[in-house]
Amino acid sequence: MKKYITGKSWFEFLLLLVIVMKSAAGNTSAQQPEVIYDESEVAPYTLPDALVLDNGTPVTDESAWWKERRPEILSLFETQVYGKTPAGKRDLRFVIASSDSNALHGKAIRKEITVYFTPDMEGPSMSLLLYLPKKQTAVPVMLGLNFKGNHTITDDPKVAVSGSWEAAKYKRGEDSMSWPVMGIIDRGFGLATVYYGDIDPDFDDGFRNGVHPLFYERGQTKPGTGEWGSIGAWAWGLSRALDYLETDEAVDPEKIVVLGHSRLGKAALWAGAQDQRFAVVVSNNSGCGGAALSKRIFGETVASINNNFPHWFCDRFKEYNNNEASLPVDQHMLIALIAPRPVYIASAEDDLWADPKGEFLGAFFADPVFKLLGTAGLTVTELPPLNTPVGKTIGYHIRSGGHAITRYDWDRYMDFAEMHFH
Ligand code: GTR
Repeated sequence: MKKYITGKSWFEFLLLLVIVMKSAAGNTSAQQPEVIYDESEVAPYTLPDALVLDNGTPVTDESAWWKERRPEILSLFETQVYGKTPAGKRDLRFVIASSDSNALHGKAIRKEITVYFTPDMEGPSMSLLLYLPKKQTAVPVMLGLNFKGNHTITDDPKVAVSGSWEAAKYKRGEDSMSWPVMGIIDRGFGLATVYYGDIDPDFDDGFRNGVHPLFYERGQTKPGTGEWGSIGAWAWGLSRALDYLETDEAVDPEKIVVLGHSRLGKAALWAGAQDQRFAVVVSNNSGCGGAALSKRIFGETVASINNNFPHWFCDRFKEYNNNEASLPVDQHMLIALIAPRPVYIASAEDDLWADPKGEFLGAFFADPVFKLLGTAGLTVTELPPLNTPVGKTIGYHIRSGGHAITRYDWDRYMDFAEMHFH
């Protein structure tokens, strides 16, 4: 005989459902602790010392840094955090897709360069948009990836719209507030940018699109547990942009500043750490997995970043979800890998998700390495007041306002680069 749910049992059934749903919700919050935004709730933590080898031996001279500790730290970031970037030089092809010596009201040269990653010019490619101040040689260049397509950084109607991923859905010039192109040219810098979706679209597709498949061994369908994720791929793309810039006669290849905002700031730091040709590295509000210390567990955590963006880091990084204490590195060591080259870390007051204080401490705990290598380093020991840039070889500021890259930020980065280039 069939059983029917009576009016009363319907009520009981619904009640039961509510209880089950509530307890499921309770469980979720038990697994995902509340986000910490209050300094008084930060539990004590221990950071690995950038100047002590894994076997406990202190690093006291430059040679031990270069020969032992630096390779050790680099390898930890490769195997535990971002994943290893495939080795080997690519046989790239650069095709000038467009060129205009009268761009930006006659002030600049604009070029679009298609960078093919294979000699047969099949498969993925990226379009590098380059503006250079006219009548200038040995131009220093600010290089960074953009979020929405090259056509969104400027109103310039001649910039092509990328066919990759989501670029076509964004309006021309819609991100121009983040890219003061004319201000950059007026200060004598060039600007180079690439749409990050050209290198690897930013969603978890099991690494079927983007550049990862170019490197698969026979039968391989996705990167191994210790191989690169999307941040690794974006960082690799920055180095390929630099490969082109080295060939451009107007550019000074020794004055390339690699910079990025947020997830692209994480990529800029990782690019600068791996590729020592970058002269200056800039991280704008890069937060968790960027300049901010993971072990503080303030704002975004390793578990939340891995759950929301499972494709950004290597698979092994997930072993540190809710387990930051066992990480053999923290992000100060990523900044240390850039030493003795200048690096600028910037935070924003209201950007608590990115942990401004944790970003400052990333710089602070990297400082001993910069000092060991004979530079002036950070020069301060406390978080500076708002809108007050500090530091020499490590620059830092915390700007008022929220998560963004603004004209104020760009001006500080160009001040910093000028100070080091002149
Ligand atoms: C957030 C992410 C951050 C940051 C940011 C961004 O959703 O949690 O780590 O990278 O995106 O890229 O704007």
